[in-house]
Amino acid sequence: MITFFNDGHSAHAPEFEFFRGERVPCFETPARAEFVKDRLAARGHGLRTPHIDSASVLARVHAPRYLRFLENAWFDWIALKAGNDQRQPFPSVWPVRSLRSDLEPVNFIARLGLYSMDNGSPLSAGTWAAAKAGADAAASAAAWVAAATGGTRASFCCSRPPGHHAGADFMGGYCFLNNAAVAAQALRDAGAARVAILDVDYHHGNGTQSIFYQRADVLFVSLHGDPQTEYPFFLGHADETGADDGEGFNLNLPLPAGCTALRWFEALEQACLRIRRFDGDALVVSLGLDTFAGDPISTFSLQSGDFSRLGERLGALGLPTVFVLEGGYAAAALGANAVNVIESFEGV
Ligand code: OKP
Ligand code: ZN
Repeated sequence: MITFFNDGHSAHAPEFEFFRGERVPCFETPARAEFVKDRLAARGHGLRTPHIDSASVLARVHAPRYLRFLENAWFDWIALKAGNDQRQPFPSVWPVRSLRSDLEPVNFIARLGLYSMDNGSPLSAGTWAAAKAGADAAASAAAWVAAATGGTRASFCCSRPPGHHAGADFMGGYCFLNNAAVAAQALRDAGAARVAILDVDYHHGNGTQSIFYQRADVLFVSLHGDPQTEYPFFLGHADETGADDGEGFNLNLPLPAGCTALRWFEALEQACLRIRRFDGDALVVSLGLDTFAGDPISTFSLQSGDFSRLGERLGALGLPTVFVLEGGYAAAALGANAVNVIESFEGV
């Protein structure tokens, strides 16, 4: 399978985040993408450099004022105070409920709060560059699949930071630009009338869901840890089925924390049945691998061999498919787990 690798990923390298009352090293590290790259190379899979500028499709999935903010955020931060280039900004106030989010404040930390869902998405000097290059990789992976003449093609967007928590106008959960949404919208723009998105990351893809919630042309299906106990907590429940034209085109399959691989594969089967019934022209897989038993921030128990089973099941859908890397924080196992999915998808 052709991999579009975001070579610019390492420009995003914040040092720490807050976790359970402590300041800890970031879980979402540059090493993650390098482990996947090394495993792809070891297994003889070629890497391609992304060749598409995602600017126009980004403008279709994200709000202009959010894109402007993100592109300038580091510059604005370091302009505030000498030494800020050695510090990470974090939001401290958010426009919840009765507060206004239509106005953009002047204050930088206030703007950071306006455009964030949590304080868990640290910025660094190269965040915009890395995230934009990742969106370019997603658009390139979609273009490759869309250009297929005979048979079904698949591609892998191997990039970080991940994207599925990023909404139209906010960052969150280590995510800044929604790569899966970019891939789905790019497939639509290239002529696919209907696109299904399957999100298998441990965490609910709240950003992707919300971007397509009112649309019937993009189906969103997700299996994930129950938001009653798991991040992102405020979206991902089973009763979220879509709205307006999109009613019936959103399917959440929340699973109890700590559930077995058997239960997970039962939910995958339900997801696949819904995708088959949707009968779309293409599939985007938000490939989070934090369902792995060894993941440090998640509670499911898939083994490396289970990722081969996942790939095989997705291959049986017979759809042109774009895989987009999302989470997975057992970094040393990430390469083998990701490559197991994509190889099994192709019947290797
Ligand atoms: C991103 B992805 C808060 C720690 C928890 C949320 C997890 C984000 C997961 N500082 N962070 O879906 O793998
Ligand atoms: Zn995740």
